[in-house]
Amino acid sequence: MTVSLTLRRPDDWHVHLRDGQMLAAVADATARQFARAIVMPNLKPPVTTAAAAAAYRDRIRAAVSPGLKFEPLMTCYLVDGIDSDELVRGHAQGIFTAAKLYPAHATTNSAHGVTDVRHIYPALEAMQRIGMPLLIHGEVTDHTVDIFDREAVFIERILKSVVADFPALKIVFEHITTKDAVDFVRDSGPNIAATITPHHLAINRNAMFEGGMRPHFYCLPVAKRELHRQALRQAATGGDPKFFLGTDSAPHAVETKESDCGCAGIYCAPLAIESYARVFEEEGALDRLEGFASEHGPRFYGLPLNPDFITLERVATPVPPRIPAAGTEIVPFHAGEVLDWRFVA
Ligand code: OTD
Ligand code: ZN
Ligand code: ZN
Repeated sequence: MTVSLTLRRPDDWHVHLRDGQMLAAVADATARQFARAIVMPNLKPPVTTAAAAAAYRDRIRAAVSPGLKFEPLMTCYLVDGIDSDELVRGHAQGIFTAAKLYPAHATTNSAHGVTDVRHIYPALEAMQRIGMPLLIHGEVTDHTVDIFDREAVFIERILKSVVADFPALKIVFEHITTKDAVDFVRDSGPNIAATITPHHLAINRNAMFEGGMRPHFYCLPVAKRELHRQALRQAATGGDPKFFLGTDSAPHAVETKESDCGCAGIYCAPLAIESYARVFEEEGALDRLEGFASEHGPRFYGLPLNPDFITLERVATPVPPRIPAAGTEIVPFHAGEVLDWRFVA
């Protein structure tokens, strides 16, 4: 008899859906499993106005196959000196769910990001007032700081002062990768939460160097030591409502990953819930997957839980080595592996 698992339909609280042909290729992978997703604004050019976000939302809706019910939740890319009225208006119109802080040059397409957090203080003031969440890519960009330390140093140098200056601001510390971040979020007030990706639960930094350079395990923030992965697994599977699902699925064409300057990003959307299910099963916490995947996120964002349910079956599920997309191919996370769970509907 096949063992199955039924969960309230989950949401993805952090995803890169891209644009154009790539959007057309990847949209269904997210929309199949997730009812809603927080869509990252790091397009070229970045999404910095409500009009641009509304147009992007239309393109996403058009890219999703008819029959899939999916709600893209849009974010504003914060830039130095951004007009807080634009944020407030976009939020009031139901276009912006949240705004995203990229420190300039911290990750893919972040060149227009914030050079000093004080340059967005008026925006943070307004967001605190209206209850609009701030999503943070939490890494310093100081090249004298070791790349593996950039998240921990960000907490000390920047995040602590933002939290002190805006004590009621809702903050999601995105795609956390360290025990330092887990501890910080746990010890903060209820307005501070974090998303955790499938890949940071599954791999440590060794994966990038296993028998040679492995560009498909390279993403930002970069995977850390095993002790950090263990802390993330405890946080995700421990039932604490401050931690919830955010895949950070970030597709790149294979030739741009396998290059002399390979792009950062892991495409984990196609088997996202299966990947999380493996972690929760390994930790003996399958009964807590639903909270992490489907309840903690909406509660933090103040949105209703999804009314429908999904089913996973415990059957061997081979992951394709490559997925055709946009005239080329993408190597998905877990390529060539066999996962134990399969999303059915
Ligand atoms: N990290 N790649 C990308 C974004 C994320 O920092 C992130 O959220 C991307 O390609 O957009 C990545 O490695
Ligand atoms: Zn990021
Ligand atoms: Zn991301």
